[in-house]
Amino acid sequence: MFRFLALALAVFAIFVKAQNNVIVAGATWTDTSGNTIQAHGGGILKVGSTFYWFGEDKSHNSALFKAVSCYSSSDLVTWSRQNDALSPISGTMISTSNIVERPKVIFNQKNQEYVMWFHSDSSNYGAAMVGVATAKSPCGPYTYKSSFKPLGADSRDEGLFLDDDTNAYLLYASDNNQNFKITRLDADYYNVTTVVTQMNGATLEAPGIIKKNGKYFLIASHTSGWDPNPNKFFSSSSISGGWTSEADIAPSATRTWFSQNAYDLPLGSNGIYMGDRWRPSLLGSSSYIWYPLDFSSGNPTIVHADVWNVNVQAGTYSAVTGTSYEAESGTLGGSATLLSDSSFSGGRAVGYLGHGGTVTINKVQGNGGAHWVALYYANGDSTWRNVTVSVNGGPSTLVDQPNTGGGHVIISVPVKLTLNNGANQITFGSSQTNYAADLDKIIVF
Ligand SMILES: [Ca+2]
Repeated sequence: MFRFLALALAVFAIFVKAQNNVIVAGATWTDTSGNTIQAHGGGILKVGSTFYWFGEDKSHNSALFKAVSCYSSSDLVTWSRQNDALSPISGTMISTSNIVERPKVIFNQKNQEYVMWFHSDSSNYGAAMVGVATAKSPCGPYTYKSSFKPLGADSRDEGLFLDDDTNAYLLYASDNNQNFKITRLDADYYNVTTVVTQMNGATLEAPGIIKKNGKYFLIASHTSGWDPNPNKFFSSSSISGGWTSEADIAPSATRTWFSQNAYDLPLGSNGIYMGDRWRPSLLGSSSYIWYPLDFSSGNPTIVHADVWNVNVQAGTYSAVTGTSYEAESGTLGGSATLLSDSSFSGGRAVGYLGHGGTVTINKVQGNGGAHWVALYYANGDSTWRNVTVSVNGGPSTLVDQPNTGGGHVIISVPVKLTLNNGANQITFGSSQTNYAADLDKIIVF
């Protein structure tokens, strides 16, 4: 009996792993303790076969410093929270009334030491400094050294890049966020030495560099506060200049699928774009937008995969294939109205959902278990909407629908639904008084 139970548990564990071993951008990601992952504006450090994810703990829904968290994983999907890497110290630039953002960690071979750099600021972002902290183990805890203005100039959004030759660089928005700079660090990685690249008037922030075949690819957003904008890439055969002019990494209208770059991780011959979907009104529920970064053309392009697998050993990714159902093929109820535009899949979407309007998509095939379902929608407001989702007349799940930047701009948000084996009916917009976004289609995975 015990043996049978052990075997059953093992099989169940494998099943659960198979169900969960996917990356779903925009979903609520939890750690191995079941808590929401708090690692915003983050960065990745690889030590041996272990990945460490450092980021901002925003669980208090405030921009002020709470902690730099540290998570570990062997597969980039299952994350265990470790001790906090950096904690507030009263009376310093890293007190609970200061800003500590975008922590990045690299390893210094010479000193056998981990070095963390972060955006260090006052609560009104007027100080515009970098902070440095060090530790002898990946998660630390780190010992805070100091905060300063690199070469006397502003530094706000920043990233680090460690080159193959052990030269390391600070990437940062400088001079009141107008000029973007790349500056070499000293041999200890404690300070900066010389500016190697300066892009005047570039207004870039949220930078990361990924190197492919000896070529440097700088990925960064422009400046629009917490709101998303079309993130760009620049390439150069030298980190000291000769950068190409900016180009998109995703369709510009989607504003990088409502995200801002945080870190860019190499993956075999490709990479992973790791971004944040900021929600300033509820910062701790800001979500993570990770997508494959395809380099097959020679330049980086985000692969808009709602659900995907990563194999870190092989250095590969694969997008999971789903089944599409057009909203306009569903049954409209109440004030729901068909909308026509060439930007919609099938040329049509369903509008005026919620506030009495519903659409029911019929004959949605399920397997009797949990499915990820991506809702493709447009929300032309300046604020978020939401929509109720009900399966086979059951209780409703509320799904947030961030503004898409235009009434004809489509992005997707995920929801996990349990579907019966065989045909299901999924109803959108019932029992809500507010208007939901216009629904274009759903993809069931
Ligand atoms: Ca459609």
